Amino acid sequence: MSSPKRSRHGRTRGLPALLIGALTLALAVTLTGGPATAAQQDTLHELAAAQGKYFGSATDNPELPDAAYSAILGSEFGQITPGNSMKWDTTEPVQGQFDFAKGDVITDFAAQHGQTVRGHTLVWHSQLPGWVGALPSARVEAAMTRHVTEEAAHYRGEVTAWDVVNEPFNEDGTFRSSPFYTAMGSDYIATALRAAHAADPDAELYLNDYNIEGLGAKSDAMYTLVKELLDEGVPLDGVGMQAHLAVQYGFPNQMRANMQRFADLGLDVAVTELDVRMELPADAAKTATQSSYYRQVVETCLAVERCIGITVWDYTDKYSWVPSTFPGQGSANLYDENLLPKPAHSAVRTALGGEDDGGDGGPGALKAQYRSSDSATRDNQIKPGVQLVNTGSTAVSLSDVTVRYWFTSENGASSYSTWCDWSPIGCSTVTHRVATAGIPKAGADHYLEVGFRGGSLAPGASTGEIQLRLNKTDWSNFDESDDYSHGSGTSYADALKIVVYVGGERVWGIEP
Ligand code: 9MR
Repeated sequence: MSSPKRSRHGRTRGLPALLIGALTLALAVTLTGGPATAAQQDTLHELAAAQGKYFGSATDNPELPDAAYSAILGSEFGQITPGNSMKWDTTEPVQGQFDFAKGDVITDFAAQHGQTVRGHTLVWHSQLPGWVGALPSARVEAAMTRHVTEEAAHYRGEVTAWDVVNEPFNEDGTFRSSPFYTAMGSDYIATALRAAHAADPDAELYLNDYNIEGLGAKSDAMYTLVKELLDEGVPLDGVGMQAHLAVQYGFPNQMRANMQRFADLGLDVAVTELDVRMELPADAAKTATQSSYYRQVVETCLAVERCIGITVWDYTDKYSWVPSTFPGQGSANLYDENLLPKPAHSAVRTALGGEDDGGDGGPGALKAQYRSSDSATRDNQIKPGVQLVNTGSTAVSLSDVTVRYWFTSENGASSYSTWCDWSPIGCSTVTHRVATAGIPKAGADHYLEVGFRGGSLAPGASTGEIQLRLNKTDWSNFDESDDYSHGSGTSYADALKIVVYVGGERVWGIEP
C-alpha cells in the first residue's frame, strides 16, 4: 500500500491593508505601486496543511465561469473534487465512447491553482447511463472493468485519490443492489479496486459512503468489508466518509472512535463530502449547532492521524445540492449565497488553529450600500455615494474598517485627487485615497479606499451617506460603464461590489 500523499503547503493570499490614514479633506495621492500589505490571513487549506491535512471543496463545471466563486475556490482550498463530471453518465454515456472533457476542465483548474484532485467516482449505482443497467449480467463485469480502466488510466498522474466504489451499502449494512452487485455479488468491489490499481498504481484507492461517520450498522458493514479486502490483499488505501450531516439528526455517534478503528487497520480516512444542512429558515440555534458540527468534524480529523483531510461538498450555499434534494432544507455550507463566510467558517478556521474571521455575526458584521450620484459615465469625475450599516449585534470600531470601490483608470495621469463632499458623520473623520489593484482585473485596475479616523457604529446603525468623489490630476475622462463597482441606481441599495473589511478581513462584498 502506498503512503498517503500530502497536499502542498505554503500558498499565501494577499489581503487588503488596514489603512490608518492622515489624509486631509481633499488630497492628491501619487501612486507608487500596490497597496500596503497587512498581516496575511491563512486560508483554510493553509491552516489544515500546517497540521498535515488538506482542506478541499467539491465543485462543478457550470460553477467555474462564476469568477467570484472560482477565485475563492482557487485560493481557499487545496483540493477539489468534481461533483459530477467524472461520473459514469458523463464519462461513458454510450458504451465504449469515453468523454473526459468535463473532468479535464476540473483537473486543469486544479493544476492552475496548485490543488490536488480526488476522483469521484468510478463505480456507483447512481448517475449510471441506461445502457449499463440494460446489459445482460454476464457482460457487466467486462463493462465495469473497462470503464474503471479507461477512466483511471486517463487521469493517471492527475488524480491523487479515487472513490473507486461509491455507496455500496444500504442503511442496515446490507449490500446495496446495483447492476454490479446483481452480476457479481460483493466481488465487484475487489474487481473494481484491482482494475483501478492496475490502471493507476499511484492513486490512493477508496471506498466511499454516507452515514458511516459514526459507529453503527452501516459503518460496521464497511469495517467488515475493508478488513476482508485487506486480508485478501486487495489494493485499498482508505475509506471516505461523506459526512452529509443535518442539525436535526444529531452529530454522528462516536465519530472519532469510528474513524480510529479504520485507521487502526492501516487505512487512511478522508472526510469527503462534508455539509451540514438544516430546516429553513436558519435561526441562531440551528446556526450554532451547525457551527458546532463543522467544528467537531475538523477536531475529529485532527485527532486521528490517518485522517488525511476534509472536503466540503461545495463551499457555498449558492451551489449546494441540498435544496433541490431536500425541499425546505438548506444553508448547509461554509459560505452564504453571496459568497460570504458564515459562522461555520469561523468555527472551521478556529478549529484548524486560525484566528476567528469575524463571520460569527459579532464584531465586523457590516454591509455596504451604494448609489451613483453621477449619471455621466464618461466625464472626469467618479461620484460614488456609500454608506455602511452594522448588521451585527455588537458595535464596530470604525477605525478598523476600510471600504473599496473598484474602477478602471483609462488613460491619463496616474495620480488622483479624492474628496469627501458630505457625510452626516463628518467628512473630517473619513479618509480616502486611490490605490492600484495588486492584480488588475476586468473593470478594476484601481480602487478608491475609504477609512475612518475613529468613531463606532452601534448594532443596527448606519453611517449615513458618505458622498465621495475622485478625479485624475490631469482631469482626463473616465469610462465608468465597465467599472466593477459602478452601478446606476440613484437610491441607496445593498451593494456586493463594494467590499468592506474589518481589520483587513473581508466582511461584506465580493472582490473583483
Ligand atoms: O453534488 C451532486 C449533485 O450535483 C448531483 O445532482 C447528485 C446526483 O446524485 O450527486 C451529487 O453528489 C453526490 C455524490 O456524488 C455522492 N454522495 C452524495 C452527493 C449528494 O447527492
